[in-house]
Amino acid sequence: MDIEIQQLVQAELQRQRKGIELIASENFTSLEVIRTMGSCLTNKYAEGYPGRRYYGGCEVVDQVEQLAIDRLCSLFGAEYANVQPHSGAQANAAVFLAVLNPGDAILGFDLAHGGHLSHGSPVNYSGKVYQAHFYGVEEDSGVIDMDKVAEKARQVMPKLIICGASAYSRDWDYKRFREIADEVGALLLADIAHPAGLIASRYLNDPLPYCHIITSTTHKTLRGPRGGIVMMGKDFPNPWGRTTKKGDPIMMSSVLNSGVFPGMQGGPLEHVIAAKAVAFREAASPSFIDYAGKVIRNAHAMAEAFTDLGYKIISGGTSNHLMLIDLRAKNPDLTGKEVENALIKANITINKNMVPFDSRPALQTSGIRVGAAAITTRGLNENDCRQVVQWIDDVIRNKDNDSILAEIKNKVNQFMLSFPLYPELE
Ligand code: DSN
Repeated sequence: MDIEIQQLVQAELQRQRKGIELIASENFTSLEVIRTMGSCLTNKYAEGYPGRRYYGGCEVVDQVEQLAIDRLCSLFGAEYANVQPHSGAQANAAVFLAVLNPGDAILGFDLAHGGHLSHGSPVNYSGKVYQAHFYGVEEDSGVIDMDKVAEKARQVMPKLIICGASAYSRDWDYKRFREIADEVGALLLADIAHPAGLIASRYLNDPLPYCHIITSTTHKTLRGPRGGIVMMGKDFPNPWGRTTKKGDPIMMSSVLNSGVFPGMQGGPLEHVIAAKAVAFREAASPSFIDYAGKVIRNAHAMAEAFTDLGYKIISGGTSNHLMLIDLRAKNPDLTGKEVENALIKANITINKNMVPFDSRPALQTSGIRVGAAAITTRGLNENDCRQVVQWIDDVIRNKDNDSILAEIKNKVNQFMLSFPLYPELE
């Protein structure tokens, strides 16, 4: 046994058990997902797709991958799915590679307003290879103004419009985005990494009827292993008139599959794909639908509690699992960085986050992002969530008093004992 690594794995398990996890992009998978990832499937090379591999001995992993594809299609009502992307960023990169040429214009949600690095940020490949343009939220409402998105699209004539975010607490008007995409001749991509589990459970708008392509991660609200996916509600012939040698139109499913492999990746991680299949089955269960409803109610309870304590939630509240809090309304001198650091001392984990029109840089920030997906998996209810918000406020008010922070930490640790995490791993 590798004692050094096992001790660190145990230390991380203890950290996860005793703390309050509020990072909006994290969750706790089932033990079955974890065990499936730790299986012998990790040994198998399987470049290609089920039935069309570049290696022998793929008869078992072919069945694993096909099951994952079928379960994902059934979960979202999709006609096409690719379960190979190693991450959400790689799923996006594969789609960009498949449908764009270097230098093409793209239009995404501004990272500084809650968007994602891989949607055209200048520090990411997507902003270096493509000509990136952005829409954002309104300063007064904190909400996207769709007329302004349309105006921007007409100005920059993007080849691809991207909707989806990392820190936006409102639902998306996919129908209107599609009208705008059609008007300017763009393809429409929805990156649903954050709300995927809430969309699968039908609590939020469904992008599949409107967006040409959908990407996601599998480990946030969807509660699976770390990884990415690509889907289409309906397959369609490529819009550039490309044909096969026989003269048939090449379908987008082929274009996207080629974007993932061999375009962006080599061998797929079949152990992770198997764990994705487990998670897709779980996400189709009544208990997951119940879970997703609780996530939304818990997030709502937290947003209300923060507001009652004088904090400003961007857009005035939340319709999903997360909220972005502008700390300046409470105290103009507070930074996200110092709040994140003080909360860590009380074993409460959030992340500092820029707020729209932030006056501070990304490593300081004036905001924090808080999500309810992981604590809901632990079993916290709305009352518990209000208590959590009270502790966050206690920490912020006493951020420089280490003995009070230690007292709060003890209360947090005691409290979390009531919500066992992986008791089988004792
Ligand atoms: N970094 C992830 C998040 O925290 O939202 C998105 O990839």
